[in-house]
Amino acid sequence: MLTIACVACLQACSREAKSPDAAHAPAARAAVGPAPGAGDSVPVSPRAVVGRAPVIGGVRPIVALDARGEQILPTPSGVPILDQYLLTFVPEVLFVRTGQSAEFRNSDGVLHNIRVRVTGSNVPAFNIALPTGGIYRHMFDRTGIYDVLCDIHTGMSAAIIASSTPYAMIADAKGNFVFNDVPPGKYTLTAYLSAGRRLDRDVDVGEGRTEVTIE
Ligand SMILES: [Cu+2]
Repeated sequence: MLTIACVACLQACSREAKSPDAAHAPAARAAVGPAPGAGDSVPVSPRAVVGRAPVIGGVRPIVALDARGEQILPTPSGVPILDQYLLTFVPEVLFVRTGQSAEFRNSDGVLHNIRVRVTGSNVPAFNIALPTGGIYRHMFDRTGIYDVLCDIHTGMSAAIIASSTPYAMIADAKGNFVFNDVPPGKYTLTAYLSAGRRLDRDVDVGEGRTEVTIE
C-alpha cells in the first residue's frame, strides 16, 4: 500500500483533471491499472470492485486496494514507462509496482536528466543523465510517492506512485474508481485525499461485484 500522501502530487493530479488534453492519453495507457480519470467509462468486469471516494477542493483522490489476507495478487503485464517527449514527461503521473522495474526513456532530440526523489524531501531514488534514445530501468523497493524532475529543463515534472498492489489508481473527477478482476479475499481500501488526509476501510471481495463507498 502507499505510505505517503503528497500535496504536490495531488495538485498535479488535479491539474490533470482540469486539462484532459491529448497529452494525457499516452499517460493513461502507460499507467498500471485503469486509466486515471476514466471512471465510469472503464469497462467493469463481473468481478470488480467499484466505488467512490471523496473529492475535496477539486483534488481527485488516489485509491489503492491492498491484500490483508493471504491471497496472491496478480503481477502486472508489461513494464510501466515514463517517456520524455517534447520536453514533457509522459505520463504526468506513473503508477509502478514495488519489486518490478519501470522504464525511463528519452524520445527527444536533446539531452535530459531524470532526478527522482521521495516527494517533499531530498531523499534520492536516482539521478541519471539520459541522452537521445536512451533507456534506463529502475526498480522501486519502497512504496510511496516520488517527484520526478529534469534539471536541464526546469519546467519538466512528473510524479511516480509506487505501490505494492496492482490495484491503485487516481479516481475520476467525481471520485469514482474501478478495479477489475480482483481475486476474492480480504483487502484494505485506502484513499489518499488532499492535505495529507487518508481514509482506510476493510473490504471483503467475493465472487461477484463489490461496491464500496469510502467517506
Ligand atoms: Cu530535460
